[in-house]
Amino acid sequence: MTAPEEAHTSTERTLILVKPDGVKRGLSGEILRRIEAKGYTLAAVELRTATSDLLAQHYEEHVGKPFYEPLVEFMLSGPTLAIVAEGDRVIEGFRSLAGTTDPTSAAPGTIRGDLGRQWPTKVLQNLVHGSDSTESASREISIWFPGLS
Ligand code: IDP
Ligand code: MG
Repeated sequence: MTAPEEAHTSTERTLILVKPDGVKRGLSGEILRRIEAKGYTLAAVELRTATSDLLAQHYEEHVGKPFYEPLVEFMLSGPTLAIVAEGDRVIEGFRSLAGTTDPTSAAPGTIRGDLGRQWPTKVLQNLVHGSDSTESASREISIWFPGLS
């Protein structure tokens, strides 16, 4: 039988990306530090160069939006650090660490709020991606790390 305290926990995995702006600015270590400092564990970390095909799968929900093409161009502009992090409610927890999408208005204390700002481009260069639901997390982890068990 599940102990009452265990009923409230749910160990999850999430896909986190340090986008090309974060890798170029040398913020990979600082972002990994924040993930680990929060108490999440790393299940996979790999520096990857995305492809258009991989990004079309990853950003499936955004295909056709006005920012889609510039987003893909940005994501192809340099290597991305792909991370799978694990822990209790890590999906929600990392979204909270990351802050809201627009780095200019993201709260201080968050990755985007502390380290990001809007650049004069068509796409929000906001340092990180984090899965937004259990369904997205399993879909995105299988796209970036097909061999991960
Ligand atoms: P999220 O990364 O906070 O989940 P999404 O709405 O899923 O935000 O958008 C994916 C990414 O597309 C964002 O992180 C950002 O880089 C970019 N993006 C989203 N909305 C806009 C926009 O209105 N203009 C330009 N870029 C955007
Ligand atoms: Mg999203």
